[in-house]
Amino acid sequence: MNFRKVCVWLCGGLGLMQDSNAVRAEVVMDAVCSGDRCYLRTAFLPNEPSYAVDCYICADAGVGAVAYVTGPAEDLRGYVTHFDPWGRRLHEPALIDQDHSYRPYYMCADRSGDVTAVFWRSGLVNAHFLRNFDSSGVALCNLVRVNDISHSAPGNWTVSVGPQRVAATMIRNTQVPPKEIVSAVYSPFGEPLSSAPPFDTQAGYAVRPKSSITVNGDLLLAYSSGVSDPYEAGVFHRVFADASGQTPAFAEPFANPIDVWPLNNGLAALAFVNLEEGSPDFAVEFIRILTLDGEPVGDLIRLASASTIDIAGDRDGGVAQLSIDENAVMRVAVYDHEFSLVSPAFPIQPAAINAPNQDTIYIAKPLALDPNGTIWLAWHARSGPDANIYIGTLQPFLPGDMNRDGLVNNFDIDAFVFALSNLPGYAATYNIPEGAAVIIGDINEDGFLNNFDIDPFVSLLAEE
Ligand SMILES: [Ca+2]
Ligand SMILES: [Ca+2]
Repeated sequence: MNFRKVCVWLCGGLGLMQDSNAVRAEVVMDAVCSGDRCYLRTAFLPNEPSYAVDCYICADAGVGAVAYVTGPAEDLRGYVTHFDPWGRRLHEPALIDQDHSYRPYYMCADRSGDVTAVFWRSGLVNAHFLRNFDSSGVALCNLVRVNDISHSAPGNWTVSVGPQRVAATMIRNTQVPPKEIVSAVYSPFGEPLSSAPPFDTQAGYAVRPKSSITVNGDLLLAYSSGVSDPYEAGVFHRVFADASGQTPAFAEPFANPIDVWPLNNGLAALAFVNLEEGSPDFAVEFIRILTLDGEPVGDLIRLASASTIDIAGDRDGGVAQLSIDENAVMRVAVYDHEFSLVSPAFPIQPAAINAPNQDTIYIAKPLALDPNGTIWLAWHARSGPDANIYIGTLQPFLPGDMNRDGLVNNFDIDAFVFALSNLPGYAATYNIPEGAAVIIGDINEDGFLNNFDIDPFVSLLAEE
């Protein structure tokens, strides 16, 4: 069987997941293969139909967290919900502002381990608030009022969660200089750990901070900054490894950051767009590898696709890139820890439910990558009656890997026989939906898992 071809087959389950902890939503599964990689694709609707103002998705430890603002304009509310990759909701949506005192508005979120942090600007007062939750939707702290701020546009603040730390960062673009970056670091329980002194950008304008926390707790930060007039194209960005913000270390002239993240080999990765006028690589997107002192390492890595909508890297070095091609088709590309393309940019439309397209993905953070390889996508319709939030996951799998250990070998034989003889029992044992079991075990790609898959399965084992 040739898995190198790009293939799509539809045989998964479409149904209502009705068990007590499950989200009451349609869950659609199918599979997509590209290059050597096959993915189980799941799409589901995480909330009741409603108008969504903003939405952030983040993922770690096998769980995706969705933070969103929804409701009628006069009564917007912010929620956090956690899901498994099959669309099963782990708890009822948790209100971010339980007392509805400050009304979450635009927000951002991040997740590491079992901690999900949500950072938002209040719709009622000029202040920013932080609240952390566990995967059960239990708030780990009360509202933390991080900063009163006179001016801050959506996208001018970011939150990052790392080992025992949550960092909230804002850019203060006040009318009067200095234009400062303010970072405050808290424990997951909301206790202040350190309040970095404001970091002067030494520029007239700064936008789009992106941050991550390294394994040893340092804060990585990238942002764009206008060197003279706010509306001129001169931008640079910096990464600093010290939570005090005292060590601006790196500047890439005429660039605009997409995201920054730490790597587990002690380096940092910075994705950016080249905005140098007249450059042959104008508008081309790259990754720059840096030491935490800001020294460039190696050559620039050119991203496989242009027009990045979002990029997500994990500590193990995996990278997923969501982009849109010249035909307005959404694509996902996957890179390994050496930034080699392991899965050519494959189309994700039509997705199983209400396909995301140019008009539908416009939320603040539509892409997340769990270090276990699961790619999370979030989107919602722009307007009208279908303004729901949708969630999609792409889970890497190997056809024939029946015991789900990432390998296809003789240890899969017993599980294959189990699935053939008792599909519900197999699915329950491996904690996957029956439809997913069928996709993994349907070696001859006819849409069914049955005796006709035995010979192809044996052939697959013989190839290994
Ligand atoms: Ca296996
Ligand atoms: Ca089959």
